[in-house]
Amino acid sequence: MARGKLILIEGLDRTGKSTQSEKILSALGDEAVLLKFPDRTTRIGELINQYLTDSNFELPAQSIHLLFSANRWELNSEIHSLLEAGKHVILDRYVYSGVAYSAAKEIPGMDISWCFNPDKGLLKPDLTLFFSNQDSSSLQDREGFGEERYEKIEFQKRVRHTFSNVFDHISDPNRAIVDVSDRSIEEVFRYIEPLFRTVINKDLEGFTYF
Ligand code: FDM
Ligand code: MG
Repeated sequence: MARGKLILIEGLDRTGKSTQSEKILSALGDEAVLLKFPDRTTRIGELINQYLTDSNFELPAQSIHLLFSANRWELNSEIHSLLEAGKHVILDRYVYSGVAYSAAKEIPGMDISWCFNPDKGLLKPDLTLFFSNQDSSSLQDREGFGEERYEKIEFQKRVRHTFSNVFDHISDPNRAIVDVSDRSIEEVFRYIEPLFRTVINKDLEGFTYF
């Protein structure tokens, strides 16, 4: 049986990642599963959720970084099994968010290379779509924005910049940028559908790893 494909939707906050991930899932039906990182339902995920939602719960930047990575590792073998069973796995955020949000804190010693290290060896997606918009100023208008720890305009601007450095650091020919500015949900989906369908129809053997 052909293995399933690993498709990653990455990007800045509020660019429609979750909406499009759901649309891909509906388009693929029961051939696919959708996983979201952080997965807040595990024990590690509960800690991450507490860190993101409770400003009184402090952790060193290094510790929370390693928890986000540990959260990916705890699902790695499940993702592997799903792919081997022929299921396509759609990920809503993964390694690139992990590196970009932590490195954007600009903590001495916690550079991109340091941040990437604990994720080395994780399954590498067959396709990564990076959702981007022109600027972060419209974020303020989005309902609910500002409730979680990283939802601050200044920080989001640094994350945007850091993502592009992360992409320079981690090479990947199977990565595409999707500019969602001024595009409706349907327009974005029409743009990405041929991209993920092409990857799904490929006959790939073996896996690649970060
Ligand atoms: N985030 C997400 C990280 O800082 N590191 C990670 O490894 C991942 C997967 O967590 F601000 C950040 C990105 C975002 C926050 O993500 C919660 P969602 O997608 O808004 O739940
Ligand atoms: Mg969020």
